[in-house]
Amino acid sequence: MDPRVQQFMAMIKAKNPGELEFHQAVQEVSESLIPFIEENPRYKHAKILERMAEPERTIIFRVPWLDDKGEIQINRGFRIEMNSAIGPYKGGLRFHPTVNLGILKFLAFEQVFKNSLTTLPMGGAKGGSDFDPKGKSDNEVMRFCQSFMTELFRHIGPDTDVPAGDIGVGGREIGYLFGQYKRLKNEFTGVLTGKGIEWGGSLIRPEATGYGATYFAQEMLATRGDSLAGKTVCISGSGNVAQYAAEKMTELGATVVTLSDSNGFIYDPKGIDAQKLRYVMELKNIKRGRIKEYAEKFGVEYYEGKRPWVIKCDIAMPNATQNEIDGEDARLLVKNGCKCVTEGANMPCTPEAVEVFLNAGILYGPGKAANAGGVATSGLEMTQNSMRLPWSREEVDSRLRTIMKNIHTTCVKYGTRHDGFINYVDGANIGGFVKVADAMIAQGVV
Ligand code: NDP
Ligand code: 2IT
Repeated sequence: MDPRVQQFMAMIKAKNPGELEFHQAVQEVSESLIPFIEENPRYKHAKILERMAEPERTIIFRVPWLDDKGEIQINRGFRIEMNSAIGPYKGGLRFHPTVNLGILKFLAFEQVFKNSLTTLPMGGAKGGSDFDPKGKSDNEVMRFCQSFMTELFRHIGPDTDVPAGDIGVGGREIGYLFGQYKRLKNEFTGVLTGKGIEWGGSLIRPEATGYGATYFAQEMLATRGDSLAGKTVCISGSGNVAQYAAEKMTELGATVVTLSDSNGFIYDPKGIDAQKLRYVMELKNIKRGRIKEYAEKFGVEYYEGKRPWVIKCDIAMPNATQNEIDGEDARLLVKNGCKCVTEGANMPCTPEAVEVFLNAGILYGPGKAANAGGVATSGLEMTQNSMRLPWSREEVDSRLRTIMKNIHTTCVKYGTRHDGFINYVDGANIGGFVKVADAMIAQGVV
């Protein structure tokens, strides 16, 4: 490791003990940025990277609620307001039993770079709770969301901090959170994104992350004169990002052969077409069932406790969670002919997996670039809320396409090596950094 990175990471680890995912995210970024900062000493003197690795504000709070049996449950709520140099804090809320401070700090840190890449004026944040929505009734989810917002509301606002969804937080949860915020503040504002279309939401926001990650893959393939047509795609996850990635991939001529959840994956060699995908959406979004039921319904294989990366594919699209592709998975993917990895999830590849992809010279689109379409469309939702005017599907989708294209161009600008290889990791990290860093310098020591 570069000794300058080693020294920086020693400081980060000492200051943030035990926060392994945060260390991982900061290390990956500092490996791109420290050499760049050495060449641009104004960033070094202003200690920009050191400041960016320290949240502007961390909020941790108790979330008590009553379950259906009348028993008191206590969860922990968080909001990490990481950086507001280029706009109000912006980023999702995750409800999952694994949520802790280190995971949310990694997500908030990544969000700062991602939001900068979108070209829209949004700072970075992340929040959530160790609450597990699985197996809870709608009423329990509602009571939890109301209690969560009863504390969070004082810290957020349409010009201060605008949360949205992430794992375990979809349209249902955003609805309950918004309802409680509105009651507490007596204000109807764009304080959350991912809202329902009847109450201030944007068309295409539910689709945006999966669509955007597919558009990003299209852009990457085009640099090699290639396209999605006829490609076999392995997708992990079966939630919001996975569903709409599968939809757009199929629409653009690829065949999606896997989907997964935390119990296992299904392999459908004929492809998960539009009709089968409708079944998945109903299964996951309404019945809240397990992906295993797909295998029973359509008579395909189900692999309990396994991840999809053992299946031969041209494109891998991890759309579930962090560190879901390790070095061994990556080696197998490359050996099986995978040419492109586009990350719908945040940090789904371990550092070893990323190294395997870069050494193999395949197209590797890191999450902060490839999955930025979700938050970008949240930005478009904020714009429509401010104007009090909704845009059509076509208008939002066309803006999303342009934004993904521009993010790709930024990655090419900052990530092209002397031999012509595009390192999208460096491209996204440096491209996302510059705007935030220049804004921080302009705003003084804050
Ligand atoms: P959802 O909650 O809709 O779906 C999550 C999916 O991933 C489910 O299939 C879930 O399975 C699976 N999953 C979650 N945790 C694990 C785990 N620990 N191990 C295995 N599988 C797991 O979330 P999203 O689709 O919104 O989010 C997926 C990823 O995309 C996350 O990394 C998120 O940060 C990222 N992302 C989301 C954006 C958005 O707009 N929603 C924007 C940008 C990135 P199960 O049901 O069994 O838990
Ligand atoms: O990781 C992400 O970018 C998101 N979960 C979306 C955040 C947002 O504010 O739309």
